[in-house]
Amino acid sequence: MTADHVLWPPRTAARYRAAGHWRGQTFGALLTSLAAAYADRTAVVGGDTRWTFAELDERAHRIAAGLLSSGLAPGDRAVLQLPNIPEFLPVVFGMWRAGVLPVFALPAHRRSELRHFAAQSEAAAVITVGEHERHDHAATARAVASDVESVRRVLLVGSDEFAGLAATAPRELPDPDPAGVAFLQLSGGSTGLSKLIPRTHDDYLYSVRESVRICGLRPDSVYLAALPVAHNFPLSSPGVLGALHAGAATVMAPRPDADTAFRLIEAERVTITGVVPPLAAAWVQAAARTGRDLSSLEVLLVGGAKCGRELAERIGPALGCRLQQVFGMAEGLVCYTRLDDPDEVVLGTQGRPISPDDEVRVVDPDTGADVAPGETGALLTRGPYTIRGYYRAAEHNATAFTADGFYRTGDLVRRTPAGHLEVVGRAKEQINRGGEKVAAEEVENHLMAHPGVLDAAVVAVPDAHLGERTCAYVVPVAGAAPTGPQLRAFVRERGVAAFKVPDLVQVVGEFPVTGVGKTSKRELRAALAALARKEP
Ligand code: OOB
Repeated sequence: MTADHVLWPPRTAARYRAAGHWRGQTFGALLTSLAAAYADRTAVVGGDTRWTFAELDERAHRIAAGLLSSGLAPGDRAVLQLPNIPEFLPVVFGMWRAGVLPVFALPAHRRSELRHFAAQSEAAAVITVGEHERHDHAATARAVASDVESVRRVLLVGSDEFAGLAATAPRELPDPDPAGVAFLQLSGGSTGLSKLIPRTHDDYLYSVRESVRICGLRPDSVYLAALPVAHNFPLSSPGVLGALHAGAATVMAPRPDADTAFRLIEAERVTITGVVPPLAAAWVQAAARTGRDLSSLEVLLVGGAKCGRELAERIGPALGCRLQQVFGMAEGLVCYTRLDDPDEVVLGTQGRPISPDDEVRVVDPDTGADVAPGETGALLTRGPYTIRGYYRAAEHNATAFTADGFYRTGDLVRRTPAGHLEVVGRAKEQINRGGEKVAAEEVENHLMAHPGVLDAAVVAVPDAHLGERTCAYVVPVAGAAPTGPQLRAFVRERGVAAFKVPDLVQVVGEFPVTGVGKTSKRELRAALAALARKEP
């Protein structure tokens, strides 16, 4: 344990090593061995770019050297915000080789979120692109640099300056500690802002290696990165890292819509990809009228949010592939249905954990006692690739983890006799907007910064397309009358990802109070949610 990270107790770590889960390999060393084994095979494709494993390896070496000569040092953190472009891979592996820890932001994140990631990690740099999808990322990155004192550099992939950095002569660098933290992922958040998730080379590579096996990736597989690659699902379940690990090619999709994805599936003979349920539904619909040849597609992973039975049943017939459900979290635990599971399991559950050493408990949320087999309860987990604590968050860790190191996922699940998990709900104050996670409290805080808002409660409302959308209930201060459009614009202008701007705003005179007249925010939200369900 250090002040920043809570890692596994030494005896537990020794057990994971002895079991062969943790192998003492870093990401940089992995790429070196992949480049030796698959030198001339295609590693990544995107736009007009097509790099072999040898080219990717060479670029990552140069970027590592370039980052270190540009003033970054091993152990530094850098907020990384890149869209799905081939450069993502050499930049990330370059950072890993240099020992610079990426903080994986999503392209949708804006100033207030990036500022928080940079401040929380005391990042030395922000690495992003100039403009992308009509957003000036360079300007946002510079604003973050002016907000956060630790940020010394803004590096723009695609700029002349970056091309110069990426042309630095490669040099021999010391391999970082494989048991050390390699990068920081973001939590979906429930209490306020996203927490940073420290993942080590050892633990993450174990989950990647096993995902490759479970998802059947081979050197002749082709993985389509449809979702934003910095997210844990397309990054490692099995994702672009799984594809690389298998010696397979990755195709970077600039956008996940059916037209773009189907064009790439046909052109590159894509065999496997992963999507969130609303996207799966859109692809199923589009498949009926597409002229594209999707016959190469073997496996569609669906996860990030619950894939309902009806949708699950339509995927195989519509897309001519096998459905694989995945229930994972950036904090660690990943469950998959297996490719040879019976249909009943594939269509009706979210799978079972990757590892025999993933420990799963289903408990009564109030008492913490294990529920009877087959009953619904809160999911707790610990294991060889599940964190023991968020980065620099001692106070939050005290409640997010049990004393003996189980992570409280906030998910409500049921475990079948065979050990498959069915996700049935959520106990955390989070809205799952088609796989994009919105922390109620974060949005409430933005709303409450408005001078006309006295109180705010953000709840999920069921939505046919996204599964859930956000509804903000707002009580105005006396004499003020903020409107829905004004409040939505206000939240957007505070610099947050578009998916966090409330879909619906209801201005109400007061929040309903509970029977005893006590204002419990928790009960308030439940009452509002019930109200919202009744209203169309
Ligand atoms: C993935 O990771 P995160 O960190 O964005 O979100 C994790 C949360 C889970 O705790 C759960 O609430 C929800 O997302 N979730 C699902 C689900 N997959 C994730 N809820 C119901 N059914 C599913 N299949 O979302 C993530 C990370 C790795 C692989 C896949 C997804």
